[in-house]
Amino acid sequence: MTRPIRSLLIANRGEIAVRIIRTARAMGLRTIAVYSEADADALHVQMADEAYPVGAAPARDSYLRIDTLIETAVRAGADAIHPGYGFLSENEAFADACAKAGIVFVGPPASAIRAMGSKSAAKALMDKAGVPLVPGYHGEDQDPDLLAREAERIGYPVLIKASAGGGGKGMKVVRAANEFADALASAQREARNAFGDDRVLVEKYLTQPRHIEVQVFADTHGNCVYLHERDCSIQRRHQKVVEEAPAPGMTPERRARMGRAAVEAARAVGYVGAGTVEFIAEGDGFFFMEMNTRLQVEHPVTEAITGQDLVEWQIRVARGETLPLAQDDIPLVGHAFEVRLYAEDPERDFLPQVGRLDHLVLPAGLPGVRIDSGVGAGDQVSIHYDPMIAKIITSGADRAEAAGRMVAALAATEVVGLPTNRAFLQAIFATPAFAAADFDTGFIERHRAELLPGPAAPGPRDLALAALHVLLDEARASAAGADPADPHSPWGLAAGWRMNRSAFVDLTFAGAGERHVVRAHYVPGGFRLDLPGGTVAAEGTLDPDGGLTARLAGVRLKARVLRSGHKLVIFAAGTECTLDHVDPRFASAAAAGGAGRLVSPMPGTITRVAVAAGDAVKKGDPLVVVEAMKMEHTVAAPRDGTVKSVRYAVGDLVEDGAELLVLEETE
Ligand code: MV4
Repeated sequence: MTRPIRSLLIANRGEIAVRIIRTARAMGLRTIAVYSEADADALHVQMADEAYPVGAAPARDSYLRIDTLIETAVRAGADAIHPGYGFLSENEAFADACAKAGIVFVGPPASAIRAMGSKSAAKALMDKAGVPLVPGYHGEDQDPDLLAREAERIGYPVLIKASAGGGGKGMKVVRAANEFADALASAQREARNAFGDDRVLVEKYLTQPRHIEVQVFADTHGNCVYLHERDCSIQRRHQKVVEEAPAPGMTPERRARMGRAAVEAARAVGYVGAGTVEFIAEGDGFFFMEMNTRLQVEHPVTEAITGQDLVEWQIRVARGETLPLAQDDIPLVGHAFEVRLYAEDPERDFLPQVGRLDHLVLPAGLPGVRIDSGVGAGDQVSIHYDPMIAKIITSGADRAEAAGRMVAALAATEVVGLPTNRAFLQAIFATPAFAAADFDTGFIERHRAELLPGPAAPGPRDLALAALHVLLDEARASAAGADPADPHSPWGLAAGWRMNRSAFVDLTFAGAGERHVVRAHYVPGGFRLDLPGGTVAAEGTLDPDGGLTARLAGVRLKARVLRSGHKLVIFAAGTECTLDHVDPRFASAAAAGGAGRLVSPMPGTITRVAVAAGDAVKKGDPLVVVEAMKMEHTVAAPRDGTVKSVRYAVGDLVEDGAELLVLEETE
């Protein structure tokens, strides 16, 4: 029996919505997006054939509104709804509501979601189905003395977990019998607070496990297969950071045993569609943890090694088709990694960051690199949702090749405006233990010092590039202000040479708590820079997008320098360095209340430029109008003066703090 699915509503946002739209479109489906007030201009909305508003920015008022989503699907004539992951993807009420409205839910039956929802009930079910479990107790009887006796029988150390839990909430390690009673009381308290249910289970505590999960797929005809495994051991506070497939060290025999166990787990709950069976593995053993009844964030690594499109499989299964491949025909070729690029500050305990992505370059187009992202430059990372910027997926013939490609991809990633975990991800790939696949779920904690080295002092190359950028930018600005009647005037030359100009200039930069002065000598065709390590010849050319082709002491390199107000972000050879340009002219002018540079008060669009270079202006005259979020802001002359240069034209986008024009004080 097949059901036609010609249109699909995607009840999600961000990169997964974008990813689902791509496949649905390739399959010829009409794609219907939904969006909250915060996402009116989001990428998934732009990409879909149609997009419907579903409420306010908080997810509970939009992406979690079952009634609104079903109404929207009916109104749009959607045959099916794909929930993506997160939000309503594992909500049985949503699956039921779809069925009631006659809409296909692209996911498992509500009964399978329910069966796997309670961790202890799921374990009991798995035990019956012969799926291996960590030695432990997951019975109904919660008598503290009985639990203590069970702990003794299992053997210390043991782990107490919330029965209703998952994700590590309410977990307590107990090392010896005399700690058991206190740990139990504490675990029960946490479980009650987190889940409204204080029941617990007790397990043998594995001290150095790996997290290995198996991708399974079932159709409505009784077929069920596994698409091999992923290793997701590199986690932080139960948040996955790096995932890979296949799991390092996996033998074909063990893969087949784990795969068969995962298929048994899925069959035991009447599973249909894409699911993931999570195991923890230590030594020769592997033990069922839980089953995620949805497509997972890290599914792209499985797609990379199998060459399959899992969203296409989901839609085929939802239509009632049989699985595209039989078990023995599922390829396993090469190796793949995924990292999650987050707007977060590793230096401040990975605090999520919100704000505008002023500049974003993701390494699309490199060989073996896939980017899944739902945002672009200029977008806001909102407090309302997960601050993931992108998933970077690399693949190669073997683990080393895939890792090398990830190193290159991370080096080519540029984010300005928000701190990210990019350097932290680079540090993981630079760790010898990671390269040797010598890790378990404690990897990040154990290597904390190596992975979080703190802000590094800028090196001579960073200072040289910063200085070169400032000097070339200045030359460009004065060239732009050159007399149009005399375009060949030497005043317009974009090089360093100036008539009547002092032979050198001192540029001051601040970074990592220190000040550095670079003395730049003007020489024909470029500069000589006095840097901490010595003097180097420097020359270069600057593109409008910040691209800087430099030659430093004869070495040619491509860098990018982005300026936001006084801040310079320098990307070169895979490193990133932020410096403050301390401009003494500006500082003294501002202090004296004199003329100075006029900056945009917010990111926005230039809607009016009232003056041109050379114009005399009076204090209070409107100079430039910037618009953002339907608000206009007029930048007015702070005093009488002459406009020296105007940096932007109507229609240009400007960043917060961007220098709009330079005003010279009237003598
Ligand atoms: C364990 C364990 C060691 N022994 N169970 C953490 C979340 C939950 N889903 C299962 N978890 C663990 N269960 C026993 N008997 C260690 C963990 C664990 C972990 C598991 C997978 C991935 C990362 C982890 C990080 C810390 C602890």
